[in-house]
Amino acid sequence: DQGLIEFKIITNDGTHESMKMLIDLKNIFARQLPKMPKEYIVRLVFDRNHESMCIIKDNTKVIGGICYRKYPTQRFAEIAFLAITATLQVKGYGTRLMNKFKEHIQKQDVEYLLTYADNYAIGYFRKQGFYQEIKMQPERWKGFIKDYDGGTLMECYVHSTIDYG
Ligand code: 1VU
Repeated sequence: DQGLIEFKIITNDGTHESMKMLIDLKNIFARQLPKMPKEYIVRLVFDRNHESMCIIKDNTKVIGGICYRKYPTQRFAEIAFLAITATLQVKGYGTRLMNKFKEHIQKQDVEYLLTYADNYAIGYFRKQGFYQEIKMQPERWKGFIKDYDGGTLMECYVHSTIDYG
């Protein structure tokens, strides 16, 4: 039983409620992605080009999320950070989050997801339909997202008609 779980898209819209949730999510990322510089996490989570999908348990508690950026002209989105709070990992929340995220992003006319996966997260991303083979033409995404060494670039095709929910 996973209790009451909700998924919310949060942006830095200046409201107190969004700010609180983004701070909680930033803290989960900082703890779960220790190799990422903290200032970099803060910058992207609060950047106005980025959005986050948070998992909220029992109405109040942020237990994880995805921070991403859409490139509407290129019809892809980059996942910058993804994490579930330590005590709740490997209980299926990460899978539910990715399914909700695909369901959401599908409606935004996004065709591909890209991410630089940490080596120990490659197994998780494979199970979510991500591949190391990049099908998008380089001119569509190169130069849009920052090169990042220490991660493995992975891609996921988002079908326009599959029900990911
Ligand atoms: O479905 P199955 O039971 O066969 O498999 C599960 C689970 O066993 C597997 N899995 C993994 N496999 C290999 N290596 C892993 N590190 C790993 N973690 C999970 O994947 C299937 C789904 O599991 P789940 O839905 O229970 O997954 P979680 O709720 O634990 O969420 C997965 C993440 C990776 C988000 C979570 O474990 C986490 O927060 N880990 C620490 C932070 C992290 O590694 N984040 C991703 C780094 S890459 C990045 O941020 C750039 C995008």
